[in-house]
Amino acid sequence: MITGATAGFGEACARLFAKAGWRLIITGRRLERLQNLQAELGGSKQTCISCFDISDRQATEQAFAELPVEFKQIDVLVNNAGLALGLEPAYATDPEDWERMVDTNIKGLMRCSRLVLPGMQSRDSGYIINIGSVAGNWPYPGGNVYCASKAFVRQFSLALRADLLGTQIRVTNIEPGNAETEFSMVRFKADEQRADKVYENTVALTAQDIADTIWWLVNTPVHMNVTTMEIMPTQQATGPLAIFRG
Ligand code: NDP
Ligand code: 8X3
Repeated sequence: MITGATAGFGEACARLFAKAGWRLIITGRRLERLQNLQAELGGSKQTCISCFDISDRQATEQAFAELPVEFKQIDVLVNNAGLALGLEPAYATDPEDWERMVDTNIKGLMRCSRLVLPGMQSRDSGYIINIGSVAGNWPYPGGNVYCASKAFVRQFSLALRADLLGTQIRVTNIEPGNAETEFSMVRFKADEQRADKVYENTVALTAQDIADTIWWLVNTPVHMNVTTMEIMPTQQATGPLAIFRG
């Protein structure tokens, strides 16, 4: 299952796994995109559409309950659906944006994990790959709740591993840096000029880079668990701590 397969990392990942013959459940809110992707990836036998809003608990639980029987056993969950909204300082943000980031990046990811874990536990196998972010490690101005939501993903991933010690179930938190997808168009609410600036005069990561990483991870031997993986473009690095001099 790849959550958020209608764009960016999730879509690239779906293409890569389908090419290798994997059966997939692709999720997202945009049904038409899911339908087009399903058609491209070999139709409904190979690819199952599950269209729901991951921030809605009831819709998420219902979507899992309604999976066709041949897709019910989820071996790998790529917890990818997520978003940033806004880049304003905390005192100037739209409180609704904060709610949506928490409901999507934290609660959505947490619920999908909870829904697949019992099956993985009973089969003593499975892999949960969470898409965190460098933002979970390196706070930046305007990152506020987005950064905090990705810090949750990091800590949740580590704590899951603690719970799963003694099982064959693996958990990895991938923490990408600047990557060119629809992410910035979403963050800046379709302000194309502002979104383009994020990728201007630099070489960002691509969705394919992250898909290739996920592919590598699922093909590592079962005795090996990569806990966290922070991946930045070569043209990105952490900055020094800031000092204000009035
Ligand atoms: P995109 O905007 O290109 O893709 C985001 C995906 O998430 C879409 O398929 C979207 O589907 C889905 N999604 C968002 N909200 C919901 C929702 N409420 N319910 C269901 N699906 C939802 O962004 P990316 O591919 O870049 O982002 C993927 C993940 O990677 C996110 O978690 C993001 O935080 C993280 N990330 C991104 C980085 C970047 O620089 N691009 C860097 C580090 C991490 P739909 O709109 O159809 O619902
Ligand atoms: C996305 C990367 O640096 O825009 O998670 O927060 S960043």
